[in-house]
Amino acid sequence: MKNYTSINDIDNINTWIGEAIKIKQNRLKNKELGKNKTLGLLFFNSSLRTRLSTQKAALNLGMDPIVMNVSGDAWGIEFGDGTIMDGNTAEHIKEAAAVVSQYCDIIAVRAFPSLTDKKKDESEHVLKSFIEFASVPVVSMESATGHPLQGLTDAITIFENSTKKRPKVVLSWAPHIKALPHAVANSFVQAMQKMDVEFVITNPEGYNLNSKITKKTTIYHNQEEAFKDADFIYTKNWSSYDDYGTILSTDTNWMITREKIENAKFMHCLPVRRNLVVEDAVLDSDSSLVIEQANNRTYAAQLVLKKILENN
Ligand code: AN0
Ligand code: CP
Repeated sequence: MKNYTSINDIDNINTWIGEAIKIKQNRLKNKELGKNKTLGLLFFNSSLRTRLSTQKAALNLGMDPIVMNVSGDAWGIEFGDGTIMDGNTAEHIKEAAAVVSQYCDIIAVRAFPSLTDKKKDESEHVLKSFIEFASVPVVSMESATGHPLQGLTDAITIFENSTKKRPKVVLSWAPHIKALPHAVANSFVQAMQKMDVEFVITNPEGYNLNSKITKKTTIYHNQEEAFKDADFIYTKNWSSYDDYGTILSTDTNWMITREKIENAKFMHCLPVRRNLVVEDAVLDSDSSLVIEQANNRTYAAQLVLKKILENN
């Protein structure tokens, strides 16, 4: 594996989960592997977990992480091919990615979608440009259409907390006041499709995710029906995909409550808005796995970085 930009880069998810759990049990075992290697973390958007856990993963491997908030602190980057750069952008991705490659052995990038231009977002032009013009491996820290470090983390967390051979996992949309990306939900769907779980999605009408990603996964528009006998309820808001980037509903009936989840474990990638997406009584209960998910971000990132260091 050279780059890690999608759940599709995982050849065997069960093997990967096993490897990640081994890393978690002995996190400093490969402390020499990344010695004298640098990980560059480039953020076009905000982050708490990804920024810290990916650095922590690099440190556990003996790597030196360097971080930059690209949109705030760097020169405005031009991605267009052949553009006359007489506007706001000051340097081209061709130079920027090549320059960062002089300082870093792996480049990790976070670049959210516009949610206004579906075609451009789906082309993944930011991530793809880094892959094209960098001379070192590239890792996605959430791009327009996927958050594969999160999806891998979620697969690890479900495996660790499962008491059944084939648990029922439900992905539920929940209300939000802002138009949010599809990336986390997409990667979660792709990860669950690779695992031996009974997986269903529930969302209001008009909120179906890209059918090229959901494929044959059952989608319920009735949340109660979907939640029946659930072992894991993974919650996330996303904006409409069909009516791209719009908020069609903020129906509070879709909020996750203590009563609704019954005996299921609650999962969310975080950050989460309390009492809008999910009520306090769920997050403050033993049913919530959100902190353990955040913990597992380190081991998912460490596994990905380890594989890249070993193969390049
Ligand atoms: C982002 C999203 O929904 O993609 C990041 C989640 C990890 N969330 C927000 O913008 C609130
Ligand atoms: N879950 C996640 O990616 O969180 P951050 O946006 O804080 O990195």
